[in-house]
Amino acid sequence: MKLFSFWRSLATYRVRIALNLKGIQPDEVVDINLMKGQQREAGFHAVNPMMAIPALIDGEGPALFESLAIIEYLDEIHPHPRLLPSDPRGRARVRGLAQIVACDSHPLLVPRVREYLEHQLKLDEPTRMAWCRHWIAEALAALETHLKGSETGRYCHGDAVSIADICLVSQAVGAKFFQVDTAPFPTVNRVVDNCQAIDAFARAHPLKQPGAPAAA
Ligand SMILES: N[C@@H](CCC(=O)N[C@@H](CS)C(=O)NCC(=O)O)C(=O)O
Repeated sequence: MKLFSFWRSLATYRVRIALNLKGIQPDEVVDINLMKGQQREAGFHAVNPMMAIPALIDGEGPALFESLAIIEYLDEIHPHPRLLPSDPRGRARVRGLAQIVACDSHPLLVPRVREYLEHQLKLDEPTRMAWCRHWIAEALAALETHLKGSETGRYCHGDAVSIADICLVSQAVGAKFFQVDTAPFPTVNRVVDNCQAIDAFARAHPLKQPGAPAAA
């Protein structure tokens, strides 16, 4: 198994958490340095035409792509522990929470979007930061409202870790990277703290990966 990764990538962080929870160690981790634009090099374009990480080659390939699709694949081939509830409503809720992060918020912050804001739309640094912080906080506000409900337990959905928790933690770490105050989101913070206490989450943290600085 080969994982295409970069320490700072929040989408790869999500896959790393899932791999750790499942006790899967990739045979090879290939660094795609997003700060050097290596995602746009021909070699990687052939792996993932979207020029984004993560990508995962399991066996013969071709590469799997999109963090949520990869995590669900891992959940299907290594069912323990299950990362989705057994009931359809529960699965829909968990997938919905996960998609608020992975589909509605995080895509607005990725390098290709920030570079477009800078080079094509000529937005200055404070304006670009305001953009990122706005979309992070919007998602956190929606997540906080959802998580205040009775279906939330120790984790996003009851007391079992799910794909929603994986995404929530990546959102919280992204908030920290972009200096978004999470104090208005106490339920989010409580669930994130519970997750971060789990070794599989802690080991996957971006700042614990090779090449990461001491602080971001
Ligand atoms: N929706 C994708 C997002 C993938 C993505 O955009 N990854 C970022 C890093 S977190 C990336 O590689 N971006 C490259 C770029 O924007 O140029 C997923 O969840 O896997």
